[in-house]
Amino acid sequence: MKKRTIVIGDIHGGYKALTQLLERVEITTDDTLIFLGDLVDGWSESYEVVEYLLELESTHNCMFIKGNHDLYCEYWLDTGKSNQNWHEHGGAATKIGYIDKTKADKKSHTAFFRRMKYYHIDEEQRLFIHAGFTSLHGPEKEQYESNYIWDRTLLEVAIATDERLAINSPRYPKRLKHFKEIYIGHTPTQGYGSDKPIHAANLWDIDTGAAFKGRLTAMDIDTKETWQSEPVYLLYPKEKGRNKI
Ligand SMILES: [Mn+2]
Repeated sequence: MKKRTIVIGDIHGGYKALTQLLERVEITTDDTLIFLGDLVDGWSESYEVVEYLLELESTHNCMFIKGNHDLYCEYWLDTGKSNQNWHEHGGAATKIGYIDKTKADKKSHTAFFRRMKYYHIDEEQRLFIHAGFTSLHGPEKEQYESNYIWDRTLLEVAIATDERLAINSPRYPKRLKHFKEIYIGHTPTQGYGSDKPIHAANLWDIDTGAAFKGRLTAMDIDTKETWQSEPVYLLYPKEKGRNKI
């Protein structure tokens, strides 16, 4: 059997969804698991998600791409300072989850967040990045590191790319041409009316809104087979996640 490469979307503290999803994928130690970032913030088990992934990486081939929420959480764990925007967008639940945790726990999680990568390009010229990049010359030439974790224009460009446009057309978006495929999270697909991954041009958005009313998604990037958890809010019936009501 061919070794699988599985991408996993934004988890946002949904530990129950993560374990349910990986059971459905039936992961093995032959698989490579690429997490597209935003492990934390939203549901109450951000701490548990990080603990689980620390354990998982000791037995499985894992790669962790950094998201904006991972950076927020790293900064708070490291400095004790938090930002209001973070607090309002899932950070409050994360802080509560760390109340009874030791300094050593916090230190090991900080180190974990710190070694997450902003992006990865594999040997088949496939890009894995949380949000996007804006340089026409590719992510290596990006002026602002924050775009790796905050950008939404790469997704918009892919969605707006006319399917009839030939790839060698001078009008074809240069940003998309650097890669065979691009895998992102960050922007929930619900905003585009779907609870499944969005495929546009050569880009796939795997963030199916687990922090809100959506599910957590995994995809085998070679076969495009996908798996999903139950809607995550049903696994946390007493919580709101990042939903306003
Ligand atoms: Mn996210």
